[in-house]
Amino acid sequence: MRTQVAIVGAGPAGLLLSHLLHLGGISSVIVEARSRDYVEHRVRAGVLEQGTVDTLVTCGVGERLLREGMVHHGIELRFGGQRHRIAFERLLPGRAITVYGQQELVKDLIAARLEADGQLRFEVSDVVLAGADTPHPEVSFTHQSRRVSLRADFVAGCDGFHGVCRDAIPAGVLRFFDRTYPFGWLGVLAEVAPSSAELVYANNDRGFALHSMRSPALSRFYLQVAPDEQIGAWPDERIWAELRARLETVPDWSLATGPVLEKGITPMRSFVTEPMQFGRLFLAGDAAHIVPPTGAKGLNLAVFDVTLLAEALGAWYAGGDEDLLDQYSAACLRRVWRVQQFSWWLTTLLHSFGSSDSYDRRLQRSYLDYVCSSDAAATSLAENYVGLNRR
Ligand code: RFL
Ligand code: PHB
Repeated sequence: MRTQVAIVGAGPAGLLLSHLLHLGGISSVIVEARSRDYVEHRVRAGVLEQGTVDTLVTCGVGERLLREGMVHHGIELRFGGQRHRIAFERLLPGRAITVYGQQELVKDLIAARLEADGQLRFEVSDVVLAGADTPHPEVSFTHQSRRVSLRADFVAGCDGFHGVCRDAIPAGVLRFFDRTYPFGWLGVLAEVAPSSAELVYANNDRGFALHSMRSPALSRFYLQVAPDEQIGAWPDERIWAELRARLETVPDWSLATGPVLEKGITPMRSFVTEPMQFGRLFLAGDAAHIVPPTGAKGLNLAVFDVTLLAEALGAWYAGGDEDLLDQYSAACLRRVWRVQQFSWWLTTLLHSFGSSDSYDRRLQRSYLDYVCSSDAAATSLAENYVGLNRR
């Protein structure tokens, strides 16, 4: 098999890249380890920055997003028995976020690729990359019991944190930067109308809690838990009791409960690979970097990476211009590190770090008070949260 760009991974990064390349007249083939049904129902991110929405709308996959996505003009911080709204519309006129499930975006992107006769191979196994540092890289894989060799001009490693592309780069080429946190997030999707019109980020001595949503009838919650926590230890009643204890801390507010549709535990980490390129292999999205989900940035960064990569590949195919490809890694990493700092900072501000951190608790409280009383501090939080300008 032969294509111009071989893409490993049908998450948001790989799918959007394939769509953008198609719009630029460049062919690609996506190979994905999981089934279509699996990737379309994997519950993950929910918050899209304005720039992400603009990108999706401009490239023609934003129709349902504009119809069903929930535009939010603020978020609430809840701590010490108080609530404080970060009002985007006042601090950053014209900027907002849109709440739209990642799996809905994945469905929209798959539909767009299939409508354009896009080449997608689900349920492939034993993906092996060869010749990344030659002009003829090759991705081989097993599909429907047959070994397939896919030759390409370029390979895009969009295969997430646990993928194979990053590991295909020889030892010594890459530098890794990382941080692990002494907690994970227990995520819950529940069939109940949200109890708040906007997202609530709660800092509590019992641990962090987040009230998010997916639709007027579906709520999404997260609870800070121990990193090695087992989901079996969290029957639904315990989840609701803990959410109540961490969220029902302000007057005249109560949490509505309903059937739990899905629950799972995710570790929290920060991770960056430098550079994001080796020869003709380009890494994008979670394959190159991970942030803790507190700042709601992972999906947005993945969209940013592949937007740059599609432009750079477009310039190369248009006339052999290598400049943008050469600049790809550095251009992505500038934004990656801004987002790394913001996500680490917001995580540190909002989570509980155990009983031995009374000094840190006071620092958190001081900063939360500062954000609530200073427009300068609140604007800084808001502009990072809604997303800094794209370049
Ligand atoms: P993905 O989505 O992980 O997709 C990678 C794809 O590659 C496939 N794959 C392979 N395919 C072939 N061969 C192999 N050897 C393969 N190995 C893996 C996988 O099956 C998968 O389909 O990466 P991508 O495209 O870079 O997208 C990144 C985002 O998924 C991720 O950053 C976000 O979900 C992070 N995130 C959030 N981001 C936001 O912007 N806003 C949020 O509100 C937000 N909330 C979250 C989140 C992530 C969370 N978890 C579960 C980590 C909340 C949570 C709880
Ligand atoms: C979500 O709705 O999944 C979500 C929202 C905000 C975050 C992380 C996840 O910071």
